[in-house]
Amino acid sequence: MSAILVSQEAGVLTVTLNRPEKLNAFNPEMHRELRRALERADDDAEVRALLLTGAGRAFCAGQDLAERDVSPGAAPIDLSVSIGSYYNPLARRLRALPKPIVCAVNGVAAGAGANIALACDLVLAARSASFVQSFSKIGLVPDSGGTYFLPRLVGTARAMGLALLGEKLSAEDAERWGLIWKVVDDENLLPGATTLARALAAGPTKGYGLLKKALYASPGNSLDAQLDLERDLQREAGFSEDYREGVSAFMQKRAPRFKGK
Ligand code: LHQ
Repeated sequence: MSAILVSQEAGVLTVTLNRPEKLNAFNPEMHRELRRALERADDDAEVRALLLTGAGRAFCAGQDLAERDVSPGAAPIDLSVSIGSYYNPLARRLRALPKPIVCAVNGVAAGAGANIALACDLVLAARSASFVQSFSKIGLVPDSGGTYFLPRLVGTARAMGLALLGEKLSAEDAERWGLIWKVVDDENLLPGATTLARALAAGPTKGYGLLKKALYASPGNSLDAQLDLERDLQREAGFSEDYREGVSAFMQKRAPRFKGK
């Protein structure tokens, strides 16, 4: 059985984490398959949006803790190896993908599983889902971008509470706190996320890629640098076919037909 399921329809590449009996915890196989799927999403011009979700009752429980022997007497494990080989490249790849990523959090998202969801562009969560920075419960530091995303999304006070206490945050609180885009009723999660991803896949893909770049560069930039970046990216967007189409469609009072170019 594959560690992920991949399907493509209407411009959307849907990737489902598929180790439901392990709450979709990451193992090396899942990381490798996910990397290939993200490369495909990047390379294939037919793919204009990505939808990430999980099979079964969880979204992802983070690293599969059963993969490592940490019993007394076992050799110490250098965790920076798996962070450097798998988790950091995954967070970077999600952020850098020049196409929109919708994450449908169908159940608990814990540890790296929570932070990989936060690396996506639009996070929808089922009402029964939750987010847990479980790292501190096992003596670790939030990884996969957690210490970057959390304070920026919810402020340092709430980020610190989540990281230190490792308690479950309900999907409704996550929405109220601004950690995610929206909560939806459980039965509407996948239909809603699919509709959203398809709408994005029919949009001006190039412009979306550029706006991701602008927004994600913002926290590290001064206003001056950000204004310069906006100018440069707008220049690029203005040369796109979709910009011409968008303006023509507006003037002609019709729906635009974007090609993603
Ligand atoms: C699991 C796991 C799991 C294995 C549930 N592994 N079996 C990066 C680099 C290198 C090293 C370390 O880490 C990282 C990044 C990380 O992600 S560190 C954080 C790792 N994840 C966690 O610490 C989360 C551990 N899991 C939990 O806290 C709970 O299971 C959650 C909150 C996810 C769900 O709670 P419940 O809904 O109450 O389910 P449960 O606890 O009963 O779990 C169900 C089963 O899944 C159970 O197995 P069993 O055989 O008893 O049915 C768990 O042992 C197993 N499971 N997470 N990460």
